Amino acid sequence: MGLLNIGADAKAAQLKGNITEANQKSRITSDYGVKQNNTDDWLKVVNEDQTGPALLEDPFGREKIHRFDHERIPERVVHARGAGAFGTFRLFESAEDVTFAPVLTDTKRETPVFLRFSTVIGSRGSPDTVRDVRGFAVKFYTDEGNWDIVGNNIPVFFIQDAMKFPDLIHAAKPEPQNEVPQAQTAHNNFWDFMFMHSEATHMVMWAMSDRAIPRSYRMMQGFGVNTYTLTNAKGERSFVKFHFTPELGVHSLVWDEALKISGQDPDFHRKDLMEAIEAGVYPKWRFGIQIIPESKEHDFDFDILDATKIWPEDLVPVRYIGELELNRNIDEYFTQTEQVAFCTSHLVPGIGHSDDPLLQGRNFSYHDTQLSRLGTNWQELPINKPVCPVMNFNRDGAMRHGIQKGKVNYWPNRFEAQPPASKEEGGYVEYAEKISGIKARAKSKKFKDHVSQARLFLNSLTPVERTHLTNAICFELDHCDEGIVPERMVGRLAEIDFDLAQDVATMVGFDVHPSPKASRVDATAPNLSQFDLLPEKPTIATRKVALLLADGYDLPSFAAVKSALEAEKAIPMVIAPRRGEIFGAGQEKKKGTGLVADHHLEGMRSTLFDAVLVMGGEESANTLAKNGRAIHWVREAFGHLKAVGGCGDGVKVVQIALSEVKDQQGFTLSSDSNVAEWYGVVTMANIEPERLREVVTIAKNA
Ligand code: HDE
Repeated sequence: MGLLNIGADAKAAQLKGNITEANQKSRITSDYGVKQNNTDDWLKVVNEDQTGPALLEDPFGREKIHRFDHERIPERVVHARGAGAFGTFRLFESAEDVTFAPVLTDTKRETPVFLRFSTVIGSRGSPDTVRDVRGFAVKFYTDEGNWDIVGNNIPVFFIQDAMKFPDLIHAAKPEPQNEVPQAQTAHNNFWDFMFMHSEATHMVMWAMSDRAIPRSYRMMQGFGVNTYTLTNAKGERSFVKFHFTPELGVHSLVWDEALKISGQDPDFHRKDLMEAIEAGVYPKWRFGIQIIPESKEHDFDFDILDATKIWPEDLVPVRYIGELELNRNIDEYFTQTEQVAFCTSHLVPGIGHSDDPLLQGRNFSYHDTQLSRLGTNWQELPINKPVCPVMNFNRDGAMRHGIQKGKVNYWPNRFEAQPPASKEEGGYVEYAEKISGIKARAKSKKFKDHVSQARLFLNSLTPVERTHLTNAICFELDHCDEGIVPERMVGRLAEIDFDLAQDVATMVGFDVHPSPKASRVDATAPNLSQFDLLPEKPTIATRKVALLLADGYDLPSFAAVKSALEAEKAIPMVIAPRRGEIFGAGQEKKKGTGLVADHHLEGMRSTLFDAVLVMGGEESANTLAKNGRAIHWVREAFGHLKAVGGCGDGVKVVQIALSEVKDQQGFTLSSDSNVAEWYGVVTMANIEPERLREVVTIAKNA
């Protein structure tokens, strides 16, 4: 077992055989290899004007159109919109006390992975920054076969039994009569379902929290959600939950920003991921496990097989044992990110599933969905192929790629076929779980508590996060125009927290009364608030900083700020009234010597940046102060709680832009080129501190 140890590059090496690049020096051929002499005009019977009817006999014309007509495959019924990348999984601590799976015990190994992020509800072409759960699906190409963790960025789910999934998704997707709205849960059917299924209440809290509008795929957690099992070499079994926690911390957009980016840059997350990898700033997650030994299965107030519950980390700490890094972009979207196929049933020896009823249904669903999306031989597609040898007598079917030589296609046979592998030889042997019972359509009794953990989550949020959550529910319910839907939902909220219910009721226009069923949980739990998950070392690496300037800007302080940002691996971009050359104060306006702005003020928006700094220089500042769009840049960034700063005369622009705002916050950098002096921080209630800290870091290091 594990003797191959094929290493981190194994998948890249395997894919090489499949990757080709159109050789532009070659002549265009048909799919069957014949050189074509015209790919633009269909074969016709033409008259002297060169016009006439097209001939069906043209094989080249037909081939080109046939191929085009069939380019699309069914999009995923959920998680249709996604972005993926390759990477490496490394283990720094063996988990051999709980599993014998080499991928979790061999600390010398590097396992290649493919990770696909996604939104859930929207179609393939929907925007990235909608309010939604995000998929976090990892395929580990291990030496023992593919292991898939098909997870989300939220640790719980809406329902407890897989059989409810079609109802949930029908209710969340656009409504059937008009296919509206796209990629949103702000509609009657979703909230009707949420009320009718109180088991969804905990997940609703998460989905309305800032977790559902991440700043970046690189800045969100991943959770296996379901309860899996691990078995060690002694045959002892434990229950396990899988966690991925980002090195960069967990960060979110604010709602107004998310709404605007949906239109301004629908590919915001997809591009952010690609650009970070391209720049060599590889996103990393710590990989952790929460373990409950089999003997302690019934020791908790909740059922540990209930996917609508977390295992609070103060009760079951996360043990971080490994690291996942994304370090290679895809070569082609369709054949990799679109055709990748994950299955919760893809497990390797030492890792098993549990009786979690959601997981049991998923184990059926994923293979089934790949059959309709990709066809029978989907496992043979390059992205899905394991890196270890595959040998069996499964044969034929549509689109079979591999060619199997030999006289037999059955086992056993007369040609000394090997017997199946024993456990010691690496064979997957199911854990011998003792089961007895009666057939029934039932749920565990402990599955019935639907509000305690919803309240635990709410209790654990900071006031800022709670405000955002309240506002999110108000927004969503405002879009439900059938009164019964918001009214009943407000009643449900009263079961979690009366203050929350009242705040929402006031906004959406209903009365609410205290509920006799109200939860009385007053506990909190660690790491539910994203503020518990800020990085140990604040960083501005890969954060985009807009440097606003115009002709007559102060050259030395601009150069100092820019290089300070670059030294921190931030991405400074120059934004000016026009995209052409901009000249500094006292600089001779000689063509080719000016600074070429990256964008003009109309072409980009503050929403697409993490901080805005207005550069110094009197003439530049005077120009910007009179430019409505420049003033809007500063105001909007400020409204989105971003770090806003001015450098020298640039401070004036910031002051003018924010003159109406009472409690100003932000940074001003001193007027001379000694940008190390910084001052002027006034925080306001909704501040997201990591953003402030980032600019402090810039200034300190300048
Ligand atoms: Fe999925 N889910 N799911 N899901 N899911 C799919 O499989 C399903 C659930 C998740 O990037 C589908 O290949 C059922 C939980 C991700 O390719 C489908 C149930 C979690 C992805 C399917 C669930 C997920 C999917 C559609 C209830 C978090 C995208 C396309 C029992 C742990 C994977 C596909 C990718 C995709 C079924 C619930 C995560 C139809 C029946 C809980 C990240 O098979």
